[in-house]
Amino acid sequence: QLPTLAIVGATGAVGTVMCDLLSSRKNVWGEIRLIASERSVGQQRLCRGEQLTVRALTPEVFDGVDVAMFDVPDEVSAEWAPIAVSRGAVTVDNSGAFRMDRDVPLVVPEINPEQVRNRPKGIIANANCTTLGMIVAVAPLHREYGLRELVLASYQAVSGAGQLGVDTLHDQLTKIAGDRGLGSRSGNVRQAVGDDLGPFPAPMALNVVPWAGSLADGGWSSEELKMRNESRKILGLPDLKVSATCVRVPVVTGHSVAVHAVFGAEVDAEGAREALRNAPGVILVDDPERGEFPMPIDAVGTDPSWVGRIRRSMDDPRALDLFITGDNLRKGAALNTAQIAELLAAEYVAGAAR
Ligand code: 2RA
Repeated sequence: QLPTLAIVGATGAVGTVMCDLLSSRKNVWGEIRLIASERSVGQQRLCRGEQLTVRALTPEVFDGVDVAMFDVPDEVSAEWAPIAVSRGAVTVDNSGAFRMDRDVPLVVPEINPEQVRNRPKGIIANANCTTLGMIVAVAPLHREYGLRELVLASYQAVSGAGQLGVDTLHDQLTKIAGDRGLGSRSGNVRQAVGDDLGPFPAPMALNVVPWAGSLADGGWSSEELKMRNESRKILGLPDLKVSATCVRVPVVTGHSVAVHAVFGAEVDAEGAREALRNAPGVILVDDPERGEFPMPIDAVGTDPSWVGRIRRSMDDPRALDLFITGDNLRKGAALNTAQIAELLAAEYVAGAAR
């Protein structure tokens, strides 16, 4: 018998990608239950080729569930993940509620799959999308050269802020389409876009906004702290130096990160390329002469982290500069969650066979 899966937040931006993804991955699940907030209850959704009716979030809906995936806001996960566990479901949570909890592993299957078993609370956390796409490509370089420091700048797509983020960018682009005077004087774009900024602190159209998340101590954003803390936890390097600047750009899907990585050993660009060519979850796209770089317009809808622009620092023989792009809704969220859940499904099947 195959394990029963629940997807909580099944109708949101990530939940929708999850349903698509489950149709194309190896089928390791028995029953699948779709669960969402009141306004989606009763809707029909296609998942793994089946029309399923969306169910309400109640304690009873988890009865008989073996694995629950949560793609909901932090406060919903904080309340409901322990309820799912108390009903017998191992829970994979994609919110920020448990990521830094000592008793909750933060798992990236290409890097630390063994941590899945280390789950005293019955909860496994999925990293933030900005960290995930980046860390899959940095980990093989760490294994090769021994990482000491990361200096990061992100270029984050609006879908990281959910469907409202996507709708906001498209609405703004529609409003300003064809106005060739825009952007030449400050203030013009703000006026043309109007007051509806959606989840962003400034217009996204024709702009870049050096802000994602909420304000934390010292002027850092919560998103920047996530990149630091999660990188340390996933790589098992509690003293890793990390300095990040998170920036939102007018891209619909595909988070990118410019990385300056300092290592313990001397590096060379070809050696780094070789390590990345052989790494799981990574695709090397590094041929500037032919105009081949990692870019969101190509990476969207794909599974791997796209890596390129690999250069050895001109001032430090132990440092590399590179550019990484990945689909923030796939590896950044749904895919990594699905991969963790599949490790749990394999455990379940092995247990049932014993
Ligand atoms: C963002 N990383 O891009 C966040 C979403 N989890 O806004």
